Amino acid sequence: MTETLTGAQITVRLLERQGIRTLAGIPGGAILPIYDALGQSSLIHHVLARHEQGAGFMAQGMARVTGQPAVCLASSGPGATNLLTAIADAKLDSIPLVAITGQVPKAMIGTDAFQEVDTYGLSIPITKHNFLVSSAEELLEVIPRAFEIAASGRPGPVLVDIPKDVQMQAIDIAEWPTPGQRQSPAEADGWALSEAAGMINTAKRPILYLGGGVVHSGASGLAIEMAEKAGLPTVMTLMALGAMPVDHPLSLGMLGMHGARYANLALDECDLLIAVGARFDDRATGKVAAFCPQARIIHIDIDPAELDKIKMAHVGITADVQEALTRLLPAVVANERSDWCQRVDTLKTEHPLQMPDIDNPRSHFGLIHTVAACLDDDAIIATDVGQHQMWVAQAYPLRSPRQWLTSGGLGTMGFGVPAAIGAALAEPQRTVVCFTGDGSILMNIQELVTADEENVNLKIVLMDNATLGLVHQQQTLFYGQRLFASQFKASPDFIKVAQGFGIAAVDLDHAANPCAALMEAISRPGPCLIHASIDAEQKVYPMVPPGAANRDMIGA
Ligand SMILES: Cc1ncc(C[n+]2csc(CCOP(=O)(O)OP(=O)(O)O)c2C)c(N)n1
Repeated sequence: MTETLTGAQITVRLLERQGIRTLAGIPGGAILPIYDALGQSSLIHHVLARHEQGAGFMAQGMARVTGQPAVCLASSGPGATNLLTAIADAKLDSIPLVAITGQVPKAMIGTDAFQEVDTYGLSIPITKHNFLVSSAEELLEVIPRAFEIAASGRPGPVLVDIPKDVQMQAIDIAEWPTPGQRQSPAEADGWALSEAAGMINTAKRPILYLGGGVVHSGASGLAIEMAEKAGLPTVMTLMALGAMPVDHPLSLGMLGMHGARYANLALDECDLLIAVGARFDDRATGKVAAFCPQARIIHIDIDPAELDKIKMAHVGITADVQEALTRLLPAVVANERSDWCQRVDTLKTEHPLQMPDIDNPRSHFGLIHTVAACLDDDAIIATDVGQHQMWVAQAYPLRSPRQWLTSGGLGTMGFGVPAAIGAALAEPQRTVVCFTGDGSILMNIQELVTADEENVNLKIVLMDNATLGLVHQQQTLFYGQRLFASQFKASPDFIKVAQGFGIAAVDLDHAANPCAALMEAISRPGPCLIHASIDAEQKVYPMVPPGAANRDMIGA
């Protein structure tokens, strides 16, 4: 049956057909036709963010926990520019996002019309792909294709810019396109896989190095299976945390700048590095020339551009990690590799990750530890960016993939709260905890009212050191203790701020029994802010100084 629909109605129908049930955004003149059509949808729940960056991170939160592309909406001009940080963040962490923006009518493009910016041009370097749609017919091809591109291969953000006249153009539709789906990648090269298996089978001191790609491809179970079969001590990047439970006997936790010293020292001794869905990021490798100096390298990644980009691989395999590991597993010989595993255990004993004062809930590690004790493995853990992020990465017992939401590549302060709201919207039956800092939370504080409006099950743990802690740390250690612009002279009363936004709030500083107060706050449904003061002199240790080799970590 032929229907006559406008571009806006077509867009909404295509989103419904993609299975989108929740999206976040803010309306404005240039996207009002789409909002008008969205208001008629009985399937899609629209979350009204209070800043477009918040909407972008909410969509990211949904995409990070589900693995499916999520959608954010913004109007032209300032609406679109406000989205850009969240889009760039998604690009660096390979998160599938479809950002839809309104644009001024086609005839006005290039005239400096009201709220006109070149969204297409601005987004080129920070998207996987982008579209400026020129007709309502084109939407039938572009929207499914945007989802397909966002989800296929290495996931990433796609922007669709739709001029207002295209949204209002009515056309006849006889047939709907199939929703855009993730396309299966090309198969891994069999010869390279057997070379890799041979290298693993003959290695004496191999290490498995897992990156975010393992989580994205749903291959965490396979990675653990391979580690167990071949006796592979395993390190994870910040993005891969949760892929292998941190308390698994083969886990060395996080590598790199703030990883455990034993993890970096083991990498220094390894003779084979099996990099899977990882990109040799500088926070992971430290000084690249000194990274795994004795090792041959197998590198498996879905994005061929990552192979040999930072480190030359002896065997490079372009493949979906899940497919590659599935085929590699039977060719890998079972081997406990007890000598090497014992050596790694010795490194663990000799260079443990120090977590001072962990039994004191008023200390930074103690607070994280106590929060973890209030939760089970079903909890979703988000962070903002700073010292608190690294302490949580070091100390929280992450045990499952997609449990951990953090801005790794871009390191965007302000990520935490809206991403956690998105996660809570996508998985309403789970508890979401966002660890944040007093600097970061202010960068998207307005979304507290969205959390209230949506009544999400979100607990925000604010680790308040009255400083931009990570900056303070760098100035203390590397800039002759010249503290400048890193200490706040005025701080808001966060309890009143949260209450003003309609959120319950607890101040652990004044709790007679902080453990009981935490448990109470975490188990109460709905959003809550938990405030705790943290000593500003605390450092994230150990640490690889900028430009240094990972073996030359400083601090505890
Ligand atoms: C948007 C943005 N601006 C600036 C920075 C640089 N930066 C990194 S960490 C940090 C301080 C974070 O302070 P806070 O959120 O209070 O966390 P803390 O380090 O104190 O735990 C800054 C300014 C950043 N990462 N993101």
